Amino acid sequence: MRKVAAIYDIHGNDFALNAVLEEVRNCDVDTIVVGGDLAWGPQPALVMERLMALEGNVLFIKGNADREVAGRYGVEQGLDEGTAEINQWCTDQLTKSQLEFLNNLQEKVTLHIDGLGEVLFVHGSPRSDEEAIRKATPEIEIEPMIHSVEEDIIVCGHTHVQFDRRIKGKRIINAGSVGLQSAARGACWAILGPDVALRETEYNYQLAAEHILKSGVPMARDFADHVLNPPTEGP
Ligand SMILES: [Mn+2]
Repeated sequence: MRKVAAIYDIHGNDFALNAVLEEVRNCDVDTIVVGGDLAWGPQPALVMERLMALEGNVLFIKGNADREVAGRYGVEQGLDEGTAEINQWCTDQLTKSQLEFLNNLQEKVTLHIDGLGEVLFVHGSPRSDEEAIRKATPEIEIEPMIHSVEEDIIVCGHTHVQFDRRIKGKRIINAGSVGLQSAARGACWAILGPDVALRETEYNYQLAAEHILKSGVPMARDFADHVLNPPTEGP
């Protein structure tokens, strides 16, 4: 494989997704890896329609939020009240086939990419879809998460901040978040092959915020504020 686009943590932001996909189309990639946490956010149905209609080589992996939306998780399953309210609203927006699509996603993908070698794509860490690898997570905490990984490169997401680190002989790349990014203004993603390029795509934040406010999502104001003034640190 020559060139792969990694787009992670879209989180129901259709404006950001659309802008990234337009840029991806101009980058001549062989494959898109959609790295999980697709729908949980203000525009779940639009995002699922757009993703499920993509043509060409597209691979999906499951994030914790995909598991939670597909299973209509609530506080009984350990979500906090706000997350649960948003989660169940998202479940209610999706069709049966969209929910089945989320439920059937695989947890990891390995691709051979020219110039890079074997690359493992996961959502959180190689051993859990909700374990965080952050820019500042100490190596001693990361080591047990990656010690059984055979691939030289690990691509992850979940923490919504891009990075490119080398730990214990492995290169770990966080693609960042397309729709709910922190420490960046635009929609974040990555291109792999033959090098690694961390990308940030501008889109119409004002228009996105206006549509988010009208979406009906619980805490719409918070989602709109996030788009207009992204936080400096991830969740
Ligand atoms: Mn996640």
